[in-house]
Amino acid sequence: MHTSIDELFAGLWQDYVSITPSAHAIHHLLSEKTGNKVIVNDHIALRTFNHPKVELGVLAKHFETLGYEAKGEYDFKAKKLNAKHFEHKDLTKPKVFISELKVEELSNNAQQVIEKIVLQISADATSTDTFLYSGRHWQVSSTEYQNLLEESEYAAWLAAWGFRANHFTVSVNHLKNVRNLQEVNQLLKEAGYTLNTAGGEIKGGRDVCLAQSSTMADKASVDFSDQSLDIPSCFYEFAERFPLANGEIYQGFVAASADKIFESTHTS
Ligand code: OOG
Ligand code: NI
Repeated sequence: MHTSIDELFAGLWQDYVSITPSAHAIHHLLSEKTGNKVIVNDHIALRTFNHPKVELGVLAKHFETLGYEAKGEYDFKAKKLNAKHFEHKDLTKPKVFISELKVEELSNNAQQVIEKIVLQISADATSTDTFLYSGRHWQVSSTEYQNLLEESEYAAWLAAWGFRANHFTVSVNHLKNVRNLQEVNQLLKEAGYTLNTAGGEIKGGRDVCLAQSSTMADKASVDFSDQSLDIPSCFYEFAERFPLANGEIYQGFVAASADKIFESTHTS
């Protein structure tokens, strides 16, 4: 169990960079190029199945224990996902975006694979917050992975990687010596990183009070039950927030942009 929010995020970060070396490198690059000693996180995102054992609420409970509250709700019909975001009163703590796959909307074959996966998670596995970055609790074959991939990239990613932050997000607002998200993107492209261009390099903007960009996920090796494969792991996101009419900085998410951010784990 973690006694503090910072400890929990430190655990999530360690696990995340272990399979996302580009995030670690970009973190250093931004510090070096902009002179920011501390990089503030806007949010992280977690993925799960809507099965009662591991549904969104089961993950959320660990953040609620630490003082987080549910705020926005989002629906992604085509991707068969629900999502919620959580905020802490202390807005320097990262927001948390949790999505869940509506398993009953997939084919019978996919449902069976997911049922088999969830059955292998022990009943007490979710009780401590280290569960949030405990990875995979099951065996899955590369064929099962490929079959899921044809139907739902999200299902396949989750089957391969399990529970962990699928991205951290740099708060561009908190970056000193950087004017806007375009400048961050420029730095990244000059350094040779590939950005997710689905829906444009920058998703959203001042009009929706949130502009976002992200790298395409790194590739890392996964040991399936029959063989190892290099597949997309996690990505890094960059967010710039703008004030609402009342002058307060918008803290929510934008479903149309999120829909494209999910695709950062696609094979480019
Ligand atoms: C979450 C994608 C949505 C955002 O900032 O809009 C998101 C995911 O890929 O799991 O993080
Ligand atoms: Ni995000």
